[in-house]
Formats: sequence, structure tokens, C-alpha cells
Amino acid sequence: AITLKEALEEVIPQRRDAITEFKAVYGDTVVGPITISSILGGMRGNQSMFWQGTSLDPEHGIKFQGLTIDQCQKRLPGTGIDGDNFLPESMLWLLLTGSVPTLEQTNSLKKELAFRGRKLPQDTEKVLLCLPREMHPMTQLAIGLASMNKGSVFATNYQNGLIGKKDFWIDTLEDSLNLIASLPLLTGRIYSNITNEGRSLGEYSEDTDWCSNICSLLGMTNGSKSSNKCSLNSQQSLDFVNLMRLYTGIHVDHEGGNVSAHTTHLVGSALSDPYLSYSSGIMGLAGPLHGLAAQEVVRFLLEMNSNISSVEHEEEIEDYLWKVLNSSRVIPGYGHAVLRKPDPRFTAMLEFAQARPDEFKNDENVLLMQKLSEVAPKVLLKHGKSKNPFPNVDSASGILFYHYGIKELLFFTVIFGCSRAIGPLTQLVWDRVLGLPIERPKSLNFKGLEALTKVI
Ligand code: FAM
Repeated sequence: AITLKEALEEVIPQRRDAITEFKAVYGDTVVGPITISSILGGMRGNQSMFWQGTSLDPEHGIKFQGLTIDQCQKRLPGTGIDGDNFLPESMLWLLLTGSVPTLEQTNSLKKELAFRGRKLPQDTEKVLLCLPREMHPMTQLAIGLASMNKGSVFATNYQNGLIGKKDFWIDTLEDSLNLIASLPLLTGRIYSNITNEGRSLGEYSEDTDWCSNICSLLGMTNGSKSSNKCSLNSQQSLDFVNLMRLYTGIHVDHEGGNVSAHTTHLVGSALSDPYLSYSSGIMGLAGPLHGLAAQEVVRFLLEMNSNISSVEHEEEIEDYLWKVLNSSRVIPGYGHAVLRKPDPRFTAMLEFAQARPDEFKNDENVLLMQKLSEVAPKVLLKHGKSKNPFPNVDSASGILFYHYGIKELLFFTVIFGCSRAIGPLTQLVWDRVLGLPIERPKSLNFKGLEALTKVI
């Protein structure tokens, strides 16, 4: 198969049958207890969602169709140029089909996305242009995405009764690919809104990959229109594009229960089209307990740097961390609800910095980020509360973007939003392949909870 749709058509019949049969045989198997604590505690740990693309292992971190980040870096195709990171396009292929694409398949998807994303719908352009410049960039993204639902093939064909349930996935795939393809222009439009009075910062090309277009439209590559704010040399531009490929390649998904993925799935279960579903996911990603954490880390590093005399002075860093902990604050970028090891996504970003010592040797913030990853775990271990004293994903990403010139902290989450589209939307296609029903858990009031304790 050369196109993604052809590749999917090859695997769907067998997997659909396997899951239907599995449900028929094991449908009544009891999976685990639901306790009062889980009902009152964010359903933590309840095994109650079907999610195919990614799974989270407390020891190895995120796995993409069973592959660790390390394996993805070795096996997923990139541009074909030595040293380039794998392309998020190949991650999209992997998540949707379950197989590692060939270079040819990655190239075909790269071209398909670049073609699909070559312009935004006129109404979306109009809507984005008239948004207040100071509006939260995630609100702008959610509005832009929701406005695209006017062109939803799924919504139109559903309304006109033109498709049967078994084929819902075809239009869901069509919309999802169009949505993902539109993200470079959407993101670029939002960034120019907040930084450049709405004037474009770069060019879109149908001959390049998704991340090169994102970077160009942020004004971060050679050939981009001058933005007066970024002056990367050609090596830095190439590095920034690879940072974007790395970042957007590994932030695609984190199992199904996280807020952005779960919201997309929930809204999609009402057969809302992919634009409305993912726009809702974006609203969740904007929360401080979810996608916004990376900016907290940047603030923290900047503030700490202005309070210590040098990153070389480990005891000053330790003192600073104790002051934070003793005032009942947390160390942002450390700890995790599920992981019990350093987050491999952090390690991948750290390695990006370590591979470019000359680039970062004078950046006190990046140096502090690196130093902190050695010092903070020791302090947190002594502190003795956190179940995981190691750096999480947000420890490194923001400060690397900041280094290259993305200084608008609220904007980091928009870049996260580009990446996160890939996981939840591929799952949405599978939700439609498998005909999963509308999600409708039973809720209980306090009386209902009390009654449960009496029965038990
Ligand atoms: N600094 C100080 N104390 C911490 C800590 C940290 N980085 N991480 C955990 N703790 C404390 C935590 O507050 C809790 O204290 P209390 O018993 O007094 O409530 C205790 O250690 C046990 O917590 P846990 O079971 O280890 O972690 P949780 O599953 O409750 O929470 C996090 C997980 C990520 C919310 C938590 O580690 C945290 O607040 N980290 C700092 C903020 C952060 O980095 N957020 C981004 C997370 C990122 F991975 C993401 O999802 N985007």
C-alpha cells in the first residue's frame, strides 16, 4: 500500500473481526473493582477505555504501538538525510496502521499532508484574522479548528444520510488528515497574530514536510519572511526543525485517559466530527494541570537563574529547591502520576541538547535545566514525598524552544496541540472502524454513594 487509506483498508477487516469476536466471547469478563475513592478521585487507575495506539509503562514510559521512543528513533523513517529526526508523518502512519512505514510510504504521506494543508478554508482565515491579538493562543486554536467543521466531510455526509455506519471511518479519516494537515497554517496564523500584528511570518511549501512548514510559518527557518524577532543562522534553523520533529513526534499521545485524548474521544463518541472533537481536546490541553506545565518550568528556570550566582554552584541550587519545597510548592517538571523512571521523552529532549554543546554552552537556562536533572532528584528523594523524583516531559521542551526564540510562553501549548492531534485523531478513526458507542458512564450523587456502602 502506498497511501494511508489503502494501508488501513488492508488491516481493517481482520482487526474488526478479531475485536468483535473477542467481545462476543469475553464480554462479561470482570476487569477490576471501582472503589468510592476512584469515583471521588478522578477515576485514577480504572481500566475502562479502549485505546490502541499508545500505552504507558511505569518503567519504560510511553510505547507507540509497542515501540519505545528509542525504538521509534531507530526505526521510523525521517527525511532520508543522516542526522535528521524521524518525521511525525511516520508516527501518524504507525499509530493508524500498527506498522512501521517504509521511507516511500512516509514520503507519500508527507506529500499528501503538504497538499491537503496548502490553504485554510476562507471562513477560518477570516475568523482568525479578526481575533483580538491578546486572546489566549489556545482559544484561537480551538476557535480555528471548530470553525473548520463547516467543511467536514463526515458531518455533511452524515447529515445527508450518505454513509452507513460501517463506513463512518472513511470520512473521519478524511477530516482527520485535513485537520492535521491544516495545523502548520493554523499555528503560523496564530503566532503571527500574537507576535506580528497578523502579518505572515513565513511561507508554506507543498514540497516539504509538516514540521518544516510549521517552523517556516513561525518565522524560524531560512527563507522565512523577516519577523524582526528571530535571527537563526542556517544550522540553527535546521536544528530547530529537527527539534520540532522530535517534539511533535513524541508528544502525539500518552494513552487514552489523559484529558486531551479522552476529551477528543468522548466528544467524538457523540459522532461530533473530528474538528469539533479535537477542538474540545485542545480546550483541555490548555489547562495548567495538563499542557500548560511546560511554561511553568520555563518560568521556574528563569526565576531560579536570577536567584543563584552560577549553575556551577550546586549547593545554591539545592538551597533554592529546599526553599521551594519548604514553602509547600512543587518543583515543576518533576514527578509523574504513572511513571517511576525519568521520562524517556525528557531524555530524548536532553540528548538533543547534549548533542549540540556549542549551541547551548552559553545558555544559562538550558545549562540549568541540565544541571537540575542531576540535582533535583537527589533533593526530592531526601524530601521523601514524591513517588517519582525524576524529570518529566515538561522539564526540557519549553526552555529549548525559548532558546531558539519562541519567548511567548503561552504559545508552547499550541505547538503541543499540533502534536497531540495525531494520537487522539488516529484513535477516533479506529473508534469509527469498530463502531464504538457513545460514552455514557453512570454518575452517582452522595446518597447514591452512601447506598453503595450499605449494599456492600
Ligand atoms: N515537587 C514537590 N513535591 C512533589 C512533586 C514535585 N515535583 N511531585 C510530587 N510531589 C508530592 C505531591 O505534591 C504529593 O504531596 P502530598 O502528599 O502532600 O499531596 C506527594 O509528592 C505524592 O505525589 P505523587 O503521588 O508522587 O504524584 P501525583 O501522582 O499526585 O502527581 C504530578 C503527579 C506530576 C502532578 C506531581 O508530581 C507534580 O505536581 N509535579 C510538578 C508539576 C509538574 O511537573 N507537572 C507536569 C506533569 C507532566 F508530566 C504532565 O502531565 N504534563
